[in-house]
Amino acid sequence: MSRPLPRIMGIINVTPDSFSDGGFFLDPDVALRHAEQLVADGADLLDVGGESTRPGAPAVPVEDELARVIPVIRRLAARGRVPVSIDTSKAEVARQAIDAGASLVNDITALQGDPQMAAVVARANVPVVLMHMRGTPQTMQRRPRYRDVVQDVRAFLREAIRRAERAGISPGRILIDPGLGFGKTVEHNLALLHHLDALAKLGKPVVIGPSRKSFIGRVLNVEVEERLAGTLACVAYAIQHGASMVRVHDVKPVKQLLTMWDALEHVGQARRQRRSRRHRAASPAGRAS
Ligand code: HH2
Repeated sequence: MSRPLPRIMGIINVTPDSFSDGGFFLDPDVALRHAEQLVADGADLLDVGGESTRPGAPAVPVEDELARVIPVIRRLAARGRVPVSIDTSKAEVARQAIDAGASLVNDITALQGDPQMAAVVARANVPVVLMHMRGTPQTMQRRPRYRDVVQDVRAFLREAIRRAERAGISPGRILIDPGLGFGKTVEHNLALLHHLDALAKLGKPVVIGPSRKSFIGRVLNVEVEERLAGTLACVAYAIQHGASMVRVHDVKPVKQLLTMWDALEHVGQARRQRRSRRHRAASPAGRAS
């Protein structure tokens, strides 16, 4: 049996300071045009965020975050082309985003950033992405250390799943994410991608967000605008090792990558089926029937 094609979560940063596209989509009309393009390019859902989480980014007051994301979410949801996700760790932003039509919460703090967040998600009965992060965006890149990064992130996510389920969030509505770039060195990020299967074994869909991140820049020695090939390599590797959803800026090339990957998977599957039919027909039991 082949796996379902991984989903593409297109990124809409309604922020002045995101690390790769800060200030591009702060105007709601521009954000909406960009969203239309991402849907045309193949996005399965759109992740709208109003607060940058790049290392050292300043915290954004709740009113400012609401003013950025709610008008965009309301108009996107009214168009109803694809589901909309809200990228926030504030319960009030999540609550108002859901009222405006968002149908998934992407929380980089795995419900730990705001004590009300779990209740908001549970009450609305929407899916939630629980992401691993060490510290906060302000502190996370200060010498991140782990005993064993894969085991430590796995244990964190297992506990986050337990917490979410205890808070009344339906087990079928939980997704997990190792949080590439969030309190990790280059080696930590590479190890997490290499051992992604260990996270997939937790039994929840795995989301992965490598898009344009600095560990790619460090491996390839390239600036942010030259990280597409590195991002595509990470996406290909991740889906081969169990990722169910990829969060990316460059939807069109990722859609092409997934379509090609799917074609290759199907050829392999069809050949295996033909071989096992031939094998059955050639065996004594097969000939007798
Ligand atoms: N990465 C970013 C933001 N949100 N959410 C999940 N689940 N996984 C991620 O890896 C992830 C995330 C950072 O990327 P971006 O939104 O492009 O940058 P910024 O936070 O500067 O807006």
